[in-house]
This record gives sequence, structure tokens and C-alpha cells, in this order.
Amino acid sequence: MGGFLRILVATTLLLLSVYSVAGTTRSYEFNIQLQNVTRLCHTRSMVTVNRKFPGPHIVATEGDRLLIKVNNHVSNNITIHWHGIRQLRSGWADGPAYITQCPIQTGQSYVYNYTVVGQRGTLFWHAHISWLRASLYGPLIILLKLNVPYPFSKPYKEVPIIFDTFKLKVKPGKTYLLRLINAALNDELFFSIANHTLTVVEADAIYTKPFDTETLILAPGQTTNVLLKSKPKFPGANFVMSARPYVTGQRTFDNSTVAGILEYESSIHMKNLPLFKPTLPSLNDTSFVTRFSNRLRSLASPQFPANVPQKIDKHLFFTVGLGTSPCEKNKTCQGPNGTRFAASINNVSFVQPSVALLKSHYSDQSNGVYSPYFPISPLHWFNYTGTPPNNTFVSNGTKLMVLPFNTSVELVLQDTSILGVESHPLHLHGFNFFVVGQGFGNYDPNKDPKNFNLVDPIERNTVRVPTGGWVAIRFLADNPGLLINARLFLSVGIHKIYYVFSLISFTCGAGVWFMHCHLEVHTSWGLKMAWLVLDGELPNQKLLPPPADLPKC
Ligand SMILES: [Cu+2]
Repeated sequence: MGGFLRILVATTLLLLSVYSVAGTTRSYEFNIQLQNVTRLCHTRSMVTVNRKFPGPHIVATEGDRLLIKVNNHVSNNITIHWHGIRQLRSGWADGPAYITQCPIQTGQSYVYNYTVVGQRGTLFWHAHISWLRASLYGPLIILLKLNVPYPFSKPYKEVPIIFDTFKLKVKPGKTYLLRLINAALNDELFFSIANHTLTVVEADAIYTKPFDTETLILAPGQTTNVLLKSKPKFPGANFVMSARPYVTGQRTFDNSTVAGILEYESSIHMKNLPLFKPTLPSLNDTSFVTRFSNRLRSLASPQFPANVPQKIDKHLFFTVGLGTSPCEKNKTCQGPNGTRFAASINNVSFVQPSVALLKSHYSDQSNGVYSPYFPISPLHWFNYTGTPPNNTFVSNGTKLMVLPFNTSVELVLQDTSILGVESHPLHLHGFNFFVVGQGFGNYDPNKDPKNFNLVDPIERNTVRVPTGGWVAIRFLADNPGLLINARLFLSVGIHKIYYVFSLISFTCGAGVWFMHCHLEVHTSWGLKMAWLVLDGELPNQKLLPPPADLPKC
């Protein structure tokens, strides 16, 4: 499988005792190097971090500042994205190539510098340039602050697992926290452990109302924490843990099942134990996926509230889906009738610029780099999920949706049937959003909002646009800045505040936040766009100046 569903089981207690209450600075060094990796009897040379595949774990406590120095020793250009990290005012560290930074070129280095604010749980990091995240990824685990308990029973132990080769060994009568990350390039995955029920407690580093399930579904870019309660007594059997794809489109896919083994520790050594296998949903079981998605709810407790925007400033409607482009002269193209496959949002297929958007905006040199007029809805209505239009050509452009600071946004993402309906896991950088509603067919603005959940919708950074359907999300565009870490702000002191003020008068800060399908094949066809969120009035609502070592294009 293109990437592995990685499972880590964590004991946080040991690690927690190391940290002080105030945020610590934690430094890491990522050396990008080629390494021969053998998987399923094939050895190939891959681009890795520190010659490890998957890459090293990043572990931080909420409130910590991370300094991750990336040294590029390979011939490819490199960037790293910290998937799900909000990057409050630190957009320069977000990572998507040509959006927030130019790539780190061969022989160059860049220090990603950001503070983890108001987030805890399981996320991951991955390369964010061409298809390099195939081998450049690893877990990013945010531990709770000292003396802050989980809102669920305390887990017992930590065992990191590489899924396709690993045995998870457990003791009877204990609770384990499994941190699941779908780092696959192009596959949504079902996951199940034979004869065991899993309790979902977190999604995309946000606590959920706990619920039990035999099977999970995870889109690429999604993470989930589950509790696994081992059997009270030694069961005299082993259990298979399986993952295999959920497939909706017509494209080719890897339908292999990846399996690991759950074993119970026992004082007596026993051979030839029976092996139980889980029953996974069929490859196209959309009704399971829908039921599962509908069960996901934010915890919405006083300590971890769901701050769903109730009043909306901007209603947006984006179609997402496939399309075609004319084939270049003297080339062979794989699309229908000799065309080239394309993908778009509101029929705009994103054209990657040759300079970084954030820097071009910040230095007031955006003329000719991008247009600030991303359409708020499709230019022409059509029956989005019905018979597709005859003309399937997309338009091309580097267009941004501009939002004033603190705009509350409701965005409906509508799948289209052009070249076939398909589910698209859309990932938004810089924000979490609330999934207030979803359905099949065409979104109806008169009927559907009546059923929106504005009380405890799931909050996350990646959501599946259902195959042949729509999903509605809400978020508050409060980043580049957010008055959340007043302590940090005060400790900066009056001189620095003045310094920030004086800089702002010469530059125009903002956040540029990428939004794209997390199926790499669709992203490469242009299913992506970017938001430009303008600075607020207050000093702590503004993007910080670019770091001195920010790579140049
Ligand atoms: Cu997609």
C-alpha cells in the first residue's frame, strides 16, 4: 500500500513528567537523505528523514515551541508540512511549496519555528511538494500539559507499531490508546481488529464524544485516537488487525489488505493458537462510511467547547471534482478522448506559481502572481450530481479567496459527477472547521441548513466530500493572529510590540492557507486553492515577519 496506516500506542505519563508547566522549546534535526528500504521483498532507494522510514516521531506538549531544522541532502526540492497544526501567526512554517515558502533546495536548510497552541492529540508531518510524502512522513504527537487529565479513562501503555510488520503485544484487562494516522497517498482505509471493539475518543487532535465501533474509516490526512480494551483474561487466540481501501471512483487502486497481529502476553508459551480475522466492509460500502461519519461528534464540554460560528459573514459554495484539459501537442494523454485528466474547485484548476504566495503578498509584489478573485460559487449552474455537461474542460488559474480578519465562513463543498462521482478528502491548512452537515445529491440551500448541527459537530482539518454528495463546514478566519496566548504576548515586552508595529507599516501581512484534496492524484491534477486571510487591527492579529532563513525560489 502507498503508505501505511500507522498505529502507535502511547503512554503519556512517562513523557509528561519530563516537561514543565510553561512551554519548553524542543529542537529536532531532519536530515533529508536517500536510503535503501526493503518492503515486501523489494528494495528501493527512497528519500527519507534521518534514513528512517517512516520518519522520526515529533513529540511536544501543548504550549511548546518547536524548532525543526531541515537540511536537504538530496537532489529533490523539499518542504515539510505539519498537518493539522494551526500555525497561529507563524504561516511561514506551514510548509506547502510555493504557497507559504519556496522549497528548500539541495544543500540548503530551513528551520520550521512554531508554537503549539490550544491543540493536543495525534497529528502527523509530511513532505508537501510533488509526491514526496510517499516516503517523507511521521507522527506528530501533542501531549497534554502536566496535571491535565484525558477526558476518558487513563490508558496503560505505549507500543509504537509499523503496521504491516508489527505485532501488538497486550496484557489482559488493560486499556491501550492507539494513535491511527492515515498517511497513504491515495487510499481511504477501513481498519478493524478481530473480536475487539474500539472506542473512538479523538479525531484530528480534537476530542470526540466517545463511541464504540468494530470498524473505522480514515481518509488520507485524517488521524484518530481509539481506546482498545484488551480481553479480561488470556483469550488463547491471536487477532488480525486489518486495513484496506474504501473505493468510490473509477480509478485504479491498490486493493491489497494490510495486516498486523494482536497478541496477548501469557506466562505459558503456547504455539499454534487460533487466528481470528476481522470482517471489513466491502470496498465500496458508502453506507457504512456515512453512518460512521454521522456518529462523530465533538466532546463539546465546558473544558473543550465546540465554538461553532453561529452568525455567518460569508456563505460560499464550491464544486469539487474532476474534469479535462486539452492534451499538449506531441504528447499522449490518459484522459477521455485523448484529453488530459484535470481536477478543479469551482471549475478553477489551480496553477502552481513559481514564487511563494505568502511572500509575494507580504512584500507587496503580488501583481501577476495571483488573482484575488476566486469565485464564491460556480459561474454556471448545472445538475452537479446528475448528467454531466458536454463540456468537461476546466479553466486554469492561481486564484485566492480573500477574507478580512475574523470573517465567519460557511462553505458547502459539492462533489460533481464529471468523469464520475468520487469522495474527496478536503484538507484545510491553518484552521480547524466544524462539519455542520452533509448529504447526497445536490445541496439544497432552502432545505438542508435546517438540519445543520450547530451544537456539537465534529471539528477537524480534513473532511470527506461524500461521493455524489456535499458537506457543509464552518470556520472563523482568525489566523494570522488570535488572542489566545496572552501570556506569550505579554512576555514579549513593549519593545518587540513596537517593532512589530513598525514593520507592519511597511508590509501587508496575512495568512495564505492552502486547501486541497488529500488524494495526491487529484491534488496533482489541480484540485486545490488558497485563502488569503488579512491581518487584524491588533498587533497580535498580524503575521510575524518572515524568518531570515526563509528559502528563496
Ligand atoms: Cu479528490
